[in-house]
Amino acid sequence: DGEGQVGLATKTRAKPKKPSQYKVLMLNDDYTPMEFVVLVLKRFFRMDLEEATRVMLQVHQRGVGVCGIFPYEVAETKVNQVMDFARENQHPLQCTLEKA
Ligand code: TYC
Repeated sequence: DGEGQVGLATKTRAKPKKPSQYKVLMLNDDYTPMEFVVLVLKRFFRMDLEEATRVMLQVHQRGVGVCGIFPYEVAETKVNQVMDFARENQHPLQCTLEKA
């Protein structure tokens, strides 16, 4: 009979896993101008002025804020883009990844 086969098939079938998602977090600091953070959020996270201002103020007040949630490679690229752009402009702005 086929019972054993059914059990085996169930055990060995590849589960369709969702790709892991990562949060891109922006960290507060005392030196980066608010306008620069808003520019970063608009440029790299496609936010409009209102949303970028809201997220920037949340980071400023609470110390950390979520810029977006992306597949790992996209999130990593965003972090690198933000860190490079901040460094080029000599701001200490920090951005990091966290599993969603
Ligand atoms: N705290 C900064 C200031 O007062 C502004 C700021 C906001 C910096 C968000 C970083 O991720 C940040 N100029």
